[in-house]
Amino acid sequence: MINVIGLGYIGLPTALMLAAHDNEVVGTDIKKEIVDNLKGKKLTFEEQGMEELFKTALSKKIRFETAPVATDFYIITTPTPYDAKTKKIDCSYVINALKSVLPVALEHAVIVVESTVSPGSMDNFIRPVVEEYMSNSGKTIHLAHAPERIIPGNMVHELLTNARTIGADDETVGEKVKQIYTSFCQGEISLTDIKTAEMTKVVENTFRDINIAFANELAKICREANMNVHEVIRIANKHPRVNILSPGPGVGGHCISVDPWFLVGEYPYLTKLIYQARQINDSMPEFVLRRIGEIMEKHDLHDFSRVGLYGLTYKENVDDIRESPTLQLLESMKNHLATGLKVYDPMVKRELVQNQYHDLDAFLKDVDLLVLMVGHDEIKKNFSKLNGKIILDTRNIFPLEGCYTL
Ligand code: SAJ
Repeated sequence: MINVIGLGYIGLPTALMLAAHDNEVVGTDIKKEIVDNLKGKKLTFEEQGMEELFKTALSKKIRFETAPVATDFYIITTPTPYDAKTKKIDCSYVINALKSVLPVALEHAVIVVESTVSPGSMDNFIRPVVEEYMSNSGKTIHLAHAPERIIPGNMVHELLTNARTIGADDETVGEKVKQIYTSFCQGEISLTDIKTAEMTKVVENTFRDINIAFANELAKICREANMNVHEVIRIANKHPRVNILSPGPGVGGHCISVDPWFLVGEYPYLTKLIYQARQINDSMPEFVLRRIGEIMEKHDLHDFSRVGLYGLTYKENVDDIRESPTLQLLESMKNHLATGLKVYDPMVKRELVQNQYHDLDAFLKDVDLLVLMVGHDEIKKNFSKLNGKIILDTRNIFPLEGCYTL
């Protein structure tokens, strides 16, 4: 039986996928509300393909609890935030999960940490907790690290098909973990040591952050040169060895905007490029704000309450608002006199910010300048409603001529 600890964005799909592939699974979360919802057959967040996966899992062997259960295989998928000041990782959620698991874990149990951690965290923070427990209890427990790789918006598909990395202290443990993941994962599984697994994960997200930063820097250069950055990138990408990502209003989410800081925090004297990339991506919401100002001036618009931001989530078709560029933009506005911007996002039902709308038509009626911050499918299906609006498209999604770009 497999006990998945932490039923968030990664833990829940993983638990459901394991159950759907005939593993007996217990999903544990300390938040009673999450467990109650799942017990009541209600999903706790929206994600493509999750409803069907949930149904399949429920027809097999899965149950939900607020505490860990006795077994020999655990997967920890709790968050690993970073300290905004020191840029160092905060492993406390993983450690608390570990401490709750150890007393009930069976002899020779394997505990897999899937949460992203900075290189060295397993040895520096996590292993000592296990070792202390082992010396006090006389039990033997094995650690492994199998960082998740799935992309929000396509998690279910990627869980099935992505290649994975498993870091373990020895081959026997590695093979045991591999066997469990092979029950659903069709991708290649690389076995390595724990520290290499930690490093590869952080490197993958840092690679993407740097590539996006390059695109964002190009957007700034092209703005200065009065050129269309998307046209430049489209043509440059025709070269067989060039693949520039897309500029945008900033980099959000809990992964790409966070993981590079783990490297900067650990190796500040060696991470100049990584640090600069983070700075560039973090500067984009302010860049959008400046762009809004320029466009307003051009159209003799003076009232910020006639400006609407479409999209609050960190990217399209997800309901996750963590580190969202729109929220960053609103935060940076606190330092300006301008206020009253209107905001709407079809994926965000709860009241999150001031002047937030919950109906597209009502929102559009109240704005003259529309800033497309997120490319949800909803707006793509409703472009015809934008007739007559001034549009700033930060995502290069608007198909017609005449809109402003970054
Ligand atoms: N973005 C751009 N331009 C692009 C691509 C993305 O501005 O060309 C922005 C997005 O709008 C978003 C942010 O970057 O605000 C991050 O979005 P994303 O779709 O690139 O990635 P995440 O954060 O949703 O998921 C990433 C993935 N990592 C990589 O692609 C290397 C995913 O595979 C990881 O599992 C996930 O991080 C994680 O959990 O670490």
